[in-house]
Amino acid sequence: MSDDSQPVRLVVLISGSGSNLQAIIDATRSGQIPAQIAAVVSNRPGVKGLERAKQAGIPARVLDHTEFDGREAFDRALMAQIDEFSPDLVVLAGFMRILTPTFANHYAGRMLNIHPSLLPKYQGLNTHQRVLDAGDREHGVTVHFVTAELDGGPPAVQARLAVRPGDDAAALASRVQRQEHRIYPLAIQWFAQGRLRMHNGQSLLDGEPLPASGYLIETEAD
Ligand code: NHR
Ligand code: GAR
Repeated sequence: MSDDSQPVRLVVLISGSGSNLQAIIDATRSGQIPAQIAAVVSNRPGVKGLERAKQAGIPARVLDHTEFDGREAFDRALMAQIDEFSPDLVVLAGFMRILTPTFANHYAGRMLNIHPSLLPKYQGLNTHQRVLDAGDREHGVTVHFVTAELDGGPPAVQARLAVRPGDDAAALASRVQRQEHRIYPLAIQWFAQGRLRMHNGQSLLDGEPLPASGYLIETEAD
């Protein structure tokens, strides 16, 4: 709950299938996350995540970035759309557009992203293939606060898993996604409970600085 005891409000931004959105929907319904999803916004029309939102009775909006003249114009419209729903937290869930510093600063300390790598390693795209190409033995996923620096904001929660012989990018993506669906609801739960916050560029849990990796979750061999 926020200070005035109104339910915590989330706006979730997506670009695609929305499996993380689904995990968050399920965790709000089960009561794990003490918050409500006020709206889902996609920058791509016709994606499965929009269908998931409709199925759950959540307002869904499309803001197609190809219809805007540049990033600044798109981001201004996106901010206006999001702020109509007065969110306490903006959740990037497979959202694939880089956001301008103006946008990132507007939501500083109240925007999370999930990135499929052990940040600070492998910022940007194609993380699973890059892990394989480098011969890494470990991979994973990180929930972090979003700042103007792409994938550079302070980590909140990180799950690690072993790379196995014979893994290809699809196999890694699938095991990483299973962990995503655990750690994103957990991070949002902590934020909604007022336990997780960003302060002076650091993630704090219960007022204590988290390690540079964020709260670490070692996973089973699943
Ligand atoms: N914006 C800021 N300012 N800071 C972050 O940390 C952000 C962000 C926007 C998105 C997600 C991120 C990821 O988890 C994210 C974090 C898209 C790209 C990208 O290159 C890179 C990183 C992330 C998301 N997007 C291309 C672009 O030109 C488009 C790619 C596509 O449409 O498929 O925006 O990895
Ligand atoms: C997730 O694996 C997420 O980590 C990744 O996209 C997938 C979205 O899946 N995010 C990025 O690569 C961000 N650049 P979903 O739409 O099923 O949640």
